[in-house]
Amino acid sequence: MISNKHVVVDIHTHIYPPSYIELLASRDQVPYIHKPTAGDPRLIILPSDDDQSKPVQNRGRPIDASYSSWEIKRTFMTLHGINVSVVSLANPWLDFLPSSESPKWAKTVNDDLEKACLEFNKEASSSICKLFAFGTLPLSASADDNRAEIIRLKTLRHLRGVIMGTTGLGLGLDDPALNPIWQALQDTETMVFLHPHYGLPETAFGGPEVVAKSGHVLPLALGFPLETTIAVSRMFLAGVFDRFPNLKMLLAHSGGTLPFLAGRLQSCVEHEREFIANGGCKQGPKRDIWEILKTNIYLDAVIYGEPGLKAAVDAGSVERVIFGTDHPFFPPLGAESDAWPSVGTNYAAIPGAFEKNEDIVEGILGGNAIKILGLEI
Ligand code: 5CU
Repeated sequence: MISNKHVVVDIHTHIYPPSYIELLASRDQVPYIHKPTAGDPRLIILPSDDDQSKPVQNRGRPIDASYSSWEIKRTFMTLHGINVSVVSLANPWLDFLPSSESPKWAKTVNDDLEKACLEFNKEASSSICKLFAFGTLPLSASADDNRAEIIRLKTLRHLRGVIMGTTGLGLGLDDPALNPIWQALQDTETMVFLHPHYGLPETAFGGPEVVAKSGHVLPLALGFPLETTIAVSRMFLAGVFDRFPNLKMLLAHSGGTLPFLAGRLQSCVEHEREFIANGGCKQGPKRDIWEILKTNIYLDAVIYGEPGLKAAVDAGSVERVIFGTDHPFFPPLGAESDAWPSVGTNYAAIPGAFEKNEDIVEGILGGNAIKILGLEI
């Protein structure tokens, strides 16, 4: 067990509640779970997972109880010195459901999360091991259905925001049809945890054969962060942050590459002749990306290295970056009971990058999350 002198909050930690596992297991199209007669079921969720050249029992990757068990979440937290976890449904959320089904599933999953937090926290010991959650939205349904669920989530004691993918209603996060949903999220001061799932088309990496040679490396290491970067850049260019200046967004994986590319993005805007501000006739973004990074955007610290973490803090601010693990993804490939190297790398980057500043370390590890999300511990 890792012992910490600070309160540690894990803001990026997922679960597939049992009801959702059953939903995936009832399907045979991506996303789905294949249950073979012997051995672990297979999780086939990423676009690149469903490799038709392989038998279905070899597609995707094995999925065990760590994806759905609350007791395993508690063991993981204890092993890694985590006091509080803000859990979220893992990708691809409810994106694939028809509009007739997503409101019912959003309610089921969100109620499951609230109930699990209540039960889990009853057993919290003096060493504090508490749960809160980000809920999910029925994005394939109407704006009214989404607004209703956003408002209902405020009545669930342990819910602290919503997790969302980058496709929105299917056309991306710059789709004007999302305006009523952004409005509801802003009005209710609901944090949006923006998380990738779809990556980039395989052609961006040289085609399916190139991708297949290195399994999940290209889609996860590059596809995920670029997907997030593109989604937020499109929101910025479409003026979403101008129309909703109080929208709060927590970006997964330290914002993809946004902290690193923000200067280039802003400079391109300032040199775009088509924009009204530069003599053209199209409306460009009114607020600049640096201001948005410091007022609307929060970043997790799931970046596995000091340069990325420093970029997140430099682009945003020390009060807006928050520790995370990505559990149950990136498990050790060896012995089960050892501390996870992926978690150790994220932990080590924090004192590594901000060695001399205890306040910064304390904030990123937990203090920032406690303030930003109003976590009672
Ligand atoms: O390893 C993966 O596929 C993933 C994933 O799907 N979602 C996530 O949050 N992290 C890693």
